[in-house]
Amino acid sequence: MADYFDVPQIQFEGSSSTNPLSFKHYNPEEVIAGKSMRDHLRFAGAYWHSMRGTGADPFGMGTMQMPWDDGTDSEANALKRLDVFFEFLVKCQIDFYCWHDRDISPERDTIAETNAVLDNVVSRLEELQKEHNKSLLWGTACLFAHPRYGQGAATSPYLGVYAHAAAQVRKAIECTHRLGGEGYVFWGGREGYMSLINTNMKKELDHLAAFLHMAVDYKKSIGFDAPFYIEPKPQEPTTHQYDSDSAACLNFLREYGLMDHFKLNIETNHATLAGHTMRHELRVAADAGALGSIDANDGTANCGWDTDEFPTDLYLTTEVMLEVLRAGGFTTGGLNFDAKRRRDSFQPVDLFHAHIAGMDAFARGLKIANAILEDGRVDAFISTRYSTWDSELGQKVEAGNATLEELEAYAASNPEPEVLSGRQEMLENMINQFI
Ligand code: XLS
Ligand code: NI
Ligand code: NI
Repeated sequence: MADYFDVPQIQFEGSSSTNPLSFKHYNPEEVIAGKSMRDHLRFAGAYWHSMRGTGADPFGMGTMQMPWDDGTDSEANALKRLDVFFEFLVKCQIDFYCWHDRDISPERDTIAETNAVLDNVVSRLEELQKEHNKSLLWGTACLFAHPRYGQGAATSPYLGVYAHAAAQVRKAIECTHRLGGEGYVFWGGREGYMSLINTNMKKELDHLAAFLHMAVDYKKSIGFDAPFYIEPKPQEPTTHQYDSDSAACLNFLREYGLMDHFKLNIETNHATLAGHTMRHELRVAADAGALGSIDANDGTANCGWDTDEFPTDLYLTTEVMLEVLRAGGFTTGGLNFDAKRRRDSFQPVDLFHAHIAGMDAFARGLKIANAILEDGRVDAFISTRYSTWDSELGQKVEAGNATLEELEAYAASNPEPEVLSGRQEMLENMINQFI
């Protein structure tokens, strides 16, 4: 393997190590609740941030040092970046990765030319995956960068644009399938509106649903049986995005008969932009049987932008892992670091520091969440809180067999119901005991 990073493979050294280039808590083979950490957490590297993120912001140019990259959109440069990325995955002990089609491979003048380069890139990825025993967590199409998609892709007012998006998605699904991808993501970065003044919302939503139905048909026709995921985000880049949060996505999927084919890919910073906690978004998805995968990052709560920071907050990772463990763990999904280093962390080695920080934070989150569940006090409190529903009448209501008259008779013939304390602060302190 080439040597683009002057970094050894990162090893678990335990919590007393002072070596910043080591894992303090992520010990891939350590077994927690019958499963290795590696299988619980299923970490993935995001190609777009790691290899294509320049650190540019609206006020200044890129800062990231990428000595391997010649800055051109040549096929040779695209292929070279793959080697760099796989060296990073191997050295950081990350088992999965995710891509956008246009980040791994450049767009050319015609669809045929673009696809030809993409095929070569995918062939090389196939080799690298085999050689280094890495897997594709999911692929996706970039339907938001090219100017043609400025007013939407599957929700564009223009049929010609819609057709381009269809061509791109068809090819991206084919490539994901070729690479044994365990999922495929739809993130509607321009699927929404800037203003309702010029928008036919009903038509756009109908078109989006038709688009996704065609994607489902295509997936079946090629025998790709991994799940599709929708990734909610309320705004940025558009003023309002149709996939605004978990609840809006689930409503859309149900309305258009797509629930059987889709799960959700939940991202922390998108949850907070939607005015929710990550935990809320995960719970809504999990309760609908639609918790698919996670884009692991964090934001600055008071800032209102999708800053995609690396997740290092132990309360956050604990809550995320509590929701994941309670939902039975990941199947096809995982923790994709859809996160970028701050533009001040511009050296190649910072890519390692950032991922190590995220991986250790999630390893701790996993251990803490598991300890809370094994301890059982929080869960016991919750079941006691709802225990009146275990009665005959409670069961009847839950089964949908009770009447208002029956409940009225029950209320009339019993003393004023006892309402107990919710004990929120006591429980919060109980959680702190484990952190
Ligand atoms: C952007 C999204 C994007 C998706 C993949 O905010 O998070 O990166 O994860 O298209
Ligand atoms: Ni994302
Ligand atoms: Ni994001």
